[in-house]
Amino acid sequence: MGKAIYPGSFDPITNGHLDIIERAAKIFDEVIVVVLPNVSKNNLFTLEERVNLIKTVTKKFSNVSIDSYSGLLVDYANKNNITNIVKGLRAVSDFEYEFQMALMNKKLNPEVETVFLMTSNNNSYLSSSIVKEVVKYGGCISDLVPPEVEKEMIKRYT
Ligand code: COD
Repeated sequence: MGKAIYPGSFDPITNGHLDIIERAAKIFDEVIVVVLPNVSKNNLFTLEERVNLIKTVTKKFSNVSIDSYSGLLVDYANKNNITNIVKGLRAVSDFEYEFQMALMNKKLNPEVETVFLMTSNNNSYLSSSIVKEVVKYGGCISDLVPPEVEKEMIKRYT
C-alpha cells in the first residue's frame, strides 16, 4: 500500500499511539511518524525530546521511521511525495476535529487521503493530556505509556 504519514503532537507518545503505529505498519509498506506543532497545545517535551522518545519505543518496527516538521502537514506530504495520512479515532469528540482537519488537508492538497484507524478498546480513553494529568498528581501510568516514557514523565514532575 505504499508509504503513509502518521502525524501528531505526541507529547508524549502513549500506548494508544503505539497501537496505531503497529497496525499502520501492517497495512502500509512504510510508515513515517511525523511530530508536528499543534498550535492549541502547550508542550511538556521539546520537539527533539518527543522525536527521541518515539525513536526509542518504535525500534522494533523495521518499516517505521520518525521525522519532525514545523509547518503544514500537507507541505511535508508534498515535499516527500506521500499522499496517505493515517489518523486514530477514539470518540465522537475526535471525529469532529479530525473531520475538519481531513477536509482542510484535502482542500490544501486534493491528492491527500486520510485513513482512519479505530482505537483499540483498551486505549479508547487514552490521550497524552490525560496521562500528563495522572502523573502530575502522582497516579500510576505504567499501563498507559511505554516504560521509557513513564521514566521521563516522572522525572519531569518530581
Ligand atoms: N487511540 C487511537 N488513536 C489515538 C489515541 C488513542 N488512544 N490517542 C491519540 N490518537 C490519535 C489522534 O486521534 C491523532 O490522530 C493522532 O493519534 C495523534 O494524536 P496527538 O494528540 O498526539 O496529536 P494531535 O491531534 O495534537 O495532532 C494534530 C496535528 C499535529 C497532526 C495537527 O495539528 C497538524 O497537522 N499540525 C500541523 C499544521 C497543520 O497542517 N495543521 C492542519 C491544517 S488543517
